[in-house]
Amino acid sequence: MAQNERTLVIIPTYNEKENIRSVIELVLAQAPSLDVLVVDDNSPDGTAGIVTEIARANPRVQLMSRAGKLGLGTAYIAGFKWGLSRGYACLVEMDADFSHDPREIPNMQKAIEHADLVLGSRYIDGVRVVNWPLSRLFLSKGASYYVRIITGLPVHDPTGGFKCFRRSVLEALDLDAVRSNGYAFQIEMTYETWMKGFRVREIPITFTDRYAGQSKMSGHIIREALWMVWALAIKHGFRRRPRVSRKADG
Ligand SMILES: Nc1nc2c(ncn2[C@@H]2O[C@H](COP(=O)(O)OP(=O)(O)OP(=O)(O)O)[C@@H](O)[C@H]2O)c(=O)[nH]1
Ligand SMILES: [Mg+2]
Repeated sequence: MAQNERTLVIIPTYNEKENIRSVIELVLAQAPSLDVLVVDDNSPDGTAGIVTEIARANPRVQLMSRAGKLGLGTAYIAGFKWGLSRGYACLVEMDADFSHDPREIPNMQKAIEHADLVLGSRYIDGVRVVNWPLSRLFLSKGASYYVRIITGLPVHDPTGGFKCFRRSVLEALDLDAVRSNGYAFQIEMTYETWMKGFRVREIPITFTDRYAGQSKMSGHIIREALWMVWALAIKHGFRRRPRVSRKADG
């Protein structure tokens, strides 16, 4: 298959040794058009060693090793640039901890045929989160109302991290200007995409809490999201819809 029809699934990792092998295997099994890039921040648990071993045996798997824990947002930006420079048509963001089910990827590939950014959404057609404490659900749902009220962004799940970008979107965004790293990163990317007039589409996914490994959720991530939403709204002069709408190429 020509490189320009391929999809890169970018998986950032920090201490995911229990999950990484099986998540990679399940991703690759979904479609022959998928490749995997793991962006590991020198995980102390040796995640990178496992990926190196898999990559040695399979050219569809690549590892980007960074020197230390630099955060989720910069891991994705590095992964996007890596994938763009190698000609991938679509780039998928996905967690390593099985919160995101790799079996949804073919649905995303189908949906992106008629969209520029596809969001895996927990909150359309009901609420689909498994094993989350109620406090986490309230936080997440609260965040989506907060984002919509302040920015007008018409999506149900703006903090979700399971998404698929067309390369034209990532080429149009100023990736070096993206500053946020946690939940705010997901909001910022989707908001800027929408503001540029791209077609953003949500598809239903079921989100399952991690069953292995440590959570990295923190108060810092929440505070970053709270102020970043205001920063985005101010940057765009509190405009509540895109100036232009554009058609995707292809
Ligand atoms: N490269 C890199 N990956 C990270 C970093 N922080 C988190 N990750 C990975 O990003 C994905 C999402 O992080 P999670 O810790 O699952 O965040 P979450 O889903 O909000 O919270 P929990 O599932 O409760 O832990 C996982 O694959 C993590 O291993 C980081 O600083 N660098
Ligand atoms: Mg998680």
